[in-house]
Amino acid sequence: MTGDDTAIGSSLGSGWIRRINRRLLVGTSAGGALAVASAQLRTLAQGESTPEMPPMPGMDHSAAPGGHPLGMPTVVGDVDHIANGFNPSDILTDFDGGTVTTLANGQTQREFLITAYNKDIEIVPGLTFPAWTYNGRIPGPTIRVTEGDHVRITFVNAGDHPHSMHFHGIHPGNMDGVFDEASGMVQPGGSFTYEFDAEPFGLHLYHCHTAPLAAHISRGLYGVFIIDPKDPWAPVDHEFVMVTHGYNIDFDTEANEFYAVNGIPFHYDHDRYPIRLRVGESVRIFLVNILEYDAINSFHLHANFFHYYPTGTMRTPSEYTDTITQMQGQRGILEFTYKYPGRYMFHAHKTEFAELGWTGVFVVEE
Ligand SMILES: [Cu+2]
Repeated sequence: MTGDDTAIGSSLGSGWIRRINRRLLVGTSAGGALAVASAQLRTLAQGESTPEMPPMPGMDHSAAPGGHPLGMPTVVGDVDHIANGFNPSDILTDFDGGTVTTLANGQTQREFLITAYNKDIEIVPGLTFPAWTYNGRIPGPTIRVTEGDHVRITFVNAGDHPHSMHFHGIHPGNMDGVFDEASGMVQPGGSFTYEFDAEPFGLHLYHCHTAPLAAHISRGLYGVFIIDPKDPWAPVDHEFVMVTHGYNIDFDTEANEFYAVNGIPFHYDHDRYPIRLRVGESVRIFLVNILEYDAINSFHLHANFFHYYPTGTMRTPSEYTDTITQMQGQRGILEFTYKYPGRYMFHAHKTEFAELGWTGVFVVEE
C-alpha cells in the first residue's frame, strides 16, 4: 500500500457510503464513458419489464429502439484490448505448456519465463487501473503441465515492489515464494527460479505472496496452474479457464468497485463477447476464485446443471448443481452440456457482484 493509495481511499466516507458509492459509480455517470445504458437505467428505476430480445443470429442490437435489451447493467463502449495487451476472449483458451524438454532420467521438463511488472489496464471504458501483473495481463498466464512433470519457472521482478510466485501444490519450502530471497521472494530487479515436480493433479493457482498480501493480490498478481492427471481427463469440445476476481479502484481495502472474469468486467455479456457453443457440445470450465476483500464468490449457470469437481483432484464429481460458492483460493472443475439453443447467463449469484461486472452469457446454437 502506497501513500497515494491511502489518499484515494480516505477521500471516501464510511463503509456504508462506499458500498452505495460503488453502486452509484455505475449508475450516475450516464453521458460519460462509464454508464449504465440509459434504457436499462429506466427499466431498473421504473420496474418495467425488460424490453423484448431481438433475434439472436448476429447478436446485432443496433436496431433495438432506444437502447439496451439486457436484463443487467453494463457499460457503454469497449476497453482498448490492444493497448491492454490481452483479451479475455483469448484468455479462456490460452493454455501455456511451456518449453518442453526431456531430462536424462526420462522425465518431461516444462520451462516458463514469467515477468512481473506494473501496467495500467483499462478495466472499463475510460477507467484505467494501476495494475501489477504477471506478463502484462490479468490473470497471468495459465500454466498447464502434467502430473509428474518437472516444472521450472524463471521469475523476473521488473516491478517496483518485492514480489513472488507462490504456487499451490506440493513442493519444498524453499520453492514456496514467501519468506525471503532464499525461498523465492524477489526484490525489484531480481529473479528466482522455482523448480519442483508437479503434484497433485488438479486445478491450482499461483499468486504473489509478498506483504501486504491483500494489496499485492488485489493489484492483479495471480494466475491458474493446471496439473493434468497422467491418465488424462476425458476429451471435451471446449475447455475454458475462468478466473474470478475484483478491482478495488479506490484502494480502500474493503469492498471492490468492479468484479470480473479474466480481467475485464462485463466482457462476456451477450451484446459484447458472449461465449459461443453448440447444442450437445461438452464444456469443461477451470474455475478459480482469487477475489480479494469480499469473503465469498459464487458461480451460477442458467437453465442447466453441471458436475462439479472441487480442486479437480478427484475423478468423481462431488455435486450436480447449478450454483457453487468459492472462498478466495478455492477452485473447481465444472462440466456440462447445453440441451437447448438459446442465450444463457453465467454470473456470481451474489447478484451485486453480477451487476458490477461478474456476468457473462453463453450463446448456444443448433
Ligand atoms: Cu507482489
